[in-house]
Amino acid sequence: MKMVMAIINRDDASVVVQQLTKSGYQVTKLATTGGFLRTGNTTILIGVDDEKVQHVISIITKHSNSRKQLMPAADMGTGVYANMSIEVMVGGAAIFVLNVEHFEKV
Ligand code: 2BA
Repeated sequence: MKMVMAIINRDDASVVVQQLTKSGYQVTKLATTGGFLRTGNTTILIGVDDEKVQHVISIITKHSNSRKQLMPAADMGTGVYANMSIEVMVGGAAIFVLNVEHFEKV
């Protein structure tokens, strides 16, 4: 068994969770914050059998879009350029696949 952990854009979260649920996967959704932009994103956890991992990743990939986001240069501590913004490309999704040693529901 694997744990798929995916960090996705908040705006894509509803559709991604809806599509995973519709396909029969159990999903847990967490409200998280990116360390770089310090804005909200969403992390989803899906416990699945090994042979389902690629299908889960394909659903997440299909419904996660990359976006350009602006970050004030001041937030990076660059005083001279404090009034400027830096463009950052975010996502689609950052996906981790972890081995699950043990899983049970009690
Ligand atoms: P943030 O940390 O807010 O990062 C947002 C975007 O800023 C990143 O998009 C990346 O394009 C850029 N970025 C992040 N750190 C940077 C740095 N030190 N220098 C320059 N640019 C930087 P993504 O790579 O698509 O990541 C989106 C979100 O996924 C991240 O939000 C973070 O919450 C999470 N994430 C991505 N990679 C991760 C990792 N290896 N471990 C843990 N979380 C990760």
